[in-house]
Amino acid sequence: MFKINKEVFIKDYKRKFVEIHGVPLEEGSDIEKYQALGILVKDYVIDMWINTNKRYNDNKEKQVYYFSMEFLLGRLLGNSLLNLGIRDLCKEGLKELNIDLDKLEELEQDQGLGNGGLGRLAACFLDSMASLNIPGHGCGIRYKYGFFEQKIINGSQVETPDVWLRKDNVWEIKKHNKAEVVKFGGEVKVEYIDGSLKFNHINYDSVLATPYDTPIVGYKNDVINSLRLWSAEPINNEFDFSSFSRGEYLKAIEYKNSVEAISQVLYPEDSFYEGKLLRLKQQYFFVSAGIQSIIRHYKKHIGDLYLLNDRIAIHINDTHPTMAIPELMRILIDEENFSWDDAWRVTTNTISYTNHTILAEALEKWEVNMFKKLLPRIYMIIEEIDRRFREELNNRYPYQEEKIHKMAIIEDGFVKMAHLAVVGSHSVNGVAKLHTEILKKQEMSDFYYMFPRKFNNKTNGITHRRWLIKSNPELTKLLKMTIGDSWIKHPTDMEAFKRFKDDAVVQEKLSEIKKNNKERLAKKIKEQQGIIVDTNSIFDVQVKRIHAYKRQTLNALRIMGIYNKLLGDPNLDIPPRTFIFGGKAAPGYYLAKKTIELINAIGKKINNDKRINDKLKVIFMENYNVSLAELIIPATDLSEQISTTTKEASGTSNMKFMMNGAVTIATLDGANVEIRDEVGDENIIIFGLTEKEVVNYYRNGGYSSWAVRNSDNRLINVTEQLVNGFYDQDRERFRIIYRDLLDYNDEFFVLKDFDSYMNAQEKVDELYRNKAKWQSMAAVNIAHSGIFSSDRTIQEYATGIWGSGFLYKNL
Ligand code: 26W
Repeated sequence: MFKINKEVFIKDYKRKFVEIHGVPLEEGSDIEKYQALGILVKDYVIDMWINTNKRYNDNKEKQVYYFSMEFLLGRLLGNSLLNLGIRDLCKEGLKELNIDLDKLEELEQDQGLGNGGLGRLAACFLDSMASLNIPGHGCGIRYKYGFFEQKIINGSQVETPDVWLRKDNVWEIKKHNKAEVVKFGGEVKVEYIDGSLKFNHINYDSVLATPYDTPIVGYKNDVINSLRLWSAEPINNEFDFSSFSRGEYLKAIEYKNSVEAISQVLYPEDSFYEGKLLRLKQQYFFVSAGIQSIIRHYKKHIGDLYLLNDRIAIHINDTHPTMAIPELMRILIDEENFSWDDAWRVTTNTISYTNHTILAEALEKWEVNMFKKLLPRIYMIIEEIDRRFREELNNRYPYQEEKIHKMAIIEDGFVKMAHLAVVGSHSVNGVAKLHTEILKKQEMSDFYYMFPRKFNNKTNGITHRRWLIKSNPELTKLLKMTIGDSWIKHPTDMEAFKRFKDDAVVQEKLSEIKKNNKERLAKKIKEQQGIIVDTNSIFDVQVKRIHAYKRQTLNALRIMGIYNKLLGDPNLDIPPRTFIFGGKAAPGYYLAKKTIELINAIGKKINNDKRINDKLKVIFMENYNVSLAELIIPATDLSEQISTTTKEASGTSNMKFMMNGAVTIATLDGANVEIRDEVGDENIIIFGLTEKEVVNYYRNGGYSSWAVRNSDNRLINVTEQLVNGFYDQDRERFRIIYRDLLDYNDEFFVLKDFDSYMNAQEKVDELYRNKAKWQSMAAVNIAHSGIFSSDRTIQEYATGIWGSGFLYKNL
């Protein structure tokens, strides 16, 4: 394990500071101090990084490559120090220099190259792979602008660009000599040479893909894996502009801009697919660069490409990197002279695929004409995959035209990426039990019946190193004091904490820790919005992307309902609550943006209403991101997981909250089902329509939101308040929400679940009043959260899909 003592660290740090900034430490600014520390940590890591790679090459260990359009890493300094095992030492050393480590850590910009759950999952997986000594690396895009920053102005979301590279990124290393060329456009010439077909791609445009590598530090095991992000550059970056004529000069600049556009910006859409050419370019760009570099490395260190799938595994995070399949086929066939059948065997055995959503509007399908023009050779290969697959379908289901149409890869002028991903990989997994069942029995049932053995479940997880040890140090200390620290390497050992669920001293300690974390958050709320919140109130939190299916609207209507009740009876005896929201809406998603406006309008009214004696406060936290999550989650009493059953594939914040001792109110959706199974019905509050009921409504109809509303006075009141000027003089402002719920028949059953949600919330009040009961529930939730560590998830991927890793080898 990496070893260093405090004195050496202090000396190194002072030296590094002077070396980088050229001024004495005492004269440096905080941001300079942060930078020096980051660069020093990277220095510490470099030798281990080289050694890890050398070991991987020497031992020819199976390498996993996790391809993802998104990696939502957040900040790296604190977690790298923690995983190196030197955070405490550095903290003390810096203290001697009068520097506060926590403060320096907060100066780091979040690396926000992801939208939400899918991108954060990829980041948790990198942490777990490194920590479990599994040779696994990320491959993605180095976006110049990450996920936009959200400002709330007059209660509405305003987007500003996330210029995360404004200051140097101390973690990355640019590898000029590892650049790859990616080809777009042109045509394919087919020739018949020596008895076989040769495919010659000509007249294409080349783009240079330059990798930036970031070290991923394993937990106290000397393993450093890599995250490789590709940046798009013109092939000849050194333009000699003076030699161009005027026309050529402008053309040259246009070309440079069009190339750089590829890695310019992360699409701020999640769960909604748009079919934009630039996004298709992005996908092929990083997939092609990634596969080429893997093959180059493989040929140098291993050699026999026919054994590729014994030595490497490539995982595709949703369908966004599906072109890994035809790209690998292309290289094997066109460049390595494989036969189709050999290339297909190697490719399908190398690639595995995770599905993250069943929302129809999120499924990628690219227009054939656009695809063909941008990627002529890749399109040809997909056509051939489709032709062979149809042949197989014809043999299996003769004359069943409709079924074949439904399952084909190219159909109705579109390339269907999910179909290509299923056909071209050896494993297809969902991200929670219920989600996988829905894939098998409904969304992908035709494929499941054809390839039953491909389908499997891998319930998501979260890294307990970031989401507990780093973000909740006091709770970590309590766990260590009560049950030791074996759970750090074996998270399910946290179950031992259950013994203390009714222990008065531990309960007292738990509530004190929660209170302190709430104070921390309250301070931030005060700073951000000037609002003072009561840390004795229930911190009732819903933080996640704003989306109709996640039902922030249900939460909002509930708050409106309670407020009405309080106005009717100001002495109503209910525990005070602070409702906290956070989350971004896709810039083009009008309804989601209106939902943010509604929450802010409710807050404005309620927070200023003296009649209700500060019993309720509504806070919308601006710019929800990984770092803010690390502050909010440990301070939460009640975790809101209220999506329409069947719609949330898994959810991962639900796991983070329980691990930090929040009690969950939830529908039986996604991983909430497994959380319920773990903690038992008495330690979670479940409400809402069941899967069967939802499926039945969707299939057979029979739901009338007007009828539901008209039978419930509370609903009549709250829906009317959306449009009668109660929350905004402009009666049209929330009309779209009203109409969505009533005129469009409430696609996500918000009104239907309202009553059951209100009752469940009353149960929360009752449980919260009984302090001992509440703390005991919190303790049980913590104790059962170990299974939701991404270490468990990654072990399942490694043994069940990738065939990689030496589990527990280092323990
Ligand atoms: C093409 C546009 C687009 C972009 C991203 C469509 C769909 C996506 C993702 C699949 C959306 C996503 O992040 N899904 C979430 O994945 C998490 C990790 O598995 C799950 O926990 C969430 O339930 C799921 O919504």
